[in-house]
Amino acid sequence: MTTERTLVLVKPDGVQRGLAGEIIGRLERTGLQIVGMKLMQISDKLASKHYGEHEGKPFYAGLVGFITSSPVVALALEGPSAISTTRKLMGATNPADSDPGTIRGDFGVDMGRNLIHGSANAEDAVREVALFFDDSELVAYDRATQPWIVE
Ligand code: DAT
Ligand code: MG
Repeated sequence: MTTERTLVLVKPDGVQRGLAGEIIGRLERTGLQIVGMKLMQISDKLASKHYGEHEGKPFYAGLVGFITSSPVVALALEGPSAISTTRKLMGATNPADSDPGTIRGDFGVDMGRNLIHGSANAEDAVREVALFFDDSELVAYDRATQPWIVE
């Protein structure tokens, strides 16, 4: 278990449907620590950087159109195995394949409206956190509960 940071986006469908609190709550309750959080409108430029790996794919235009269509909540979460823990709670990319109990499985039915982004691996996480947050927006702080969360 190594301490990691990961980038989470509550996508426009999650914010529009009033599910931001529910989604953030599920992540927060694991014990992962919120070290950055903001409501923001993603620009075309930021979207193309964030989704650069998908450029040229048939769903790319729809993906960028969707993520820029309305505000998102961006979070930087920190903790042991933050990347894989977040991905597990998210569920499979296609909500139709996501298990019950996961965010996508419980709240989604369509691949193009899958509610949440989470960094896929350590390299992406470092890049994506830096893409969405300035250093000054990432807050280091102690939690009194920390010894009850991590041994
Ligand atoms: P994930 O969001 O689980 O990391 P990804 O990085 O492969 O998945 O893709 C990014 C987003 O693009 C995904 O959340 C939904 C969309 N997407 C991926 N594959 C798709 C496909 N085959 N058809 C339509 N949309 C797709
Ligand atoms: Mg991905």
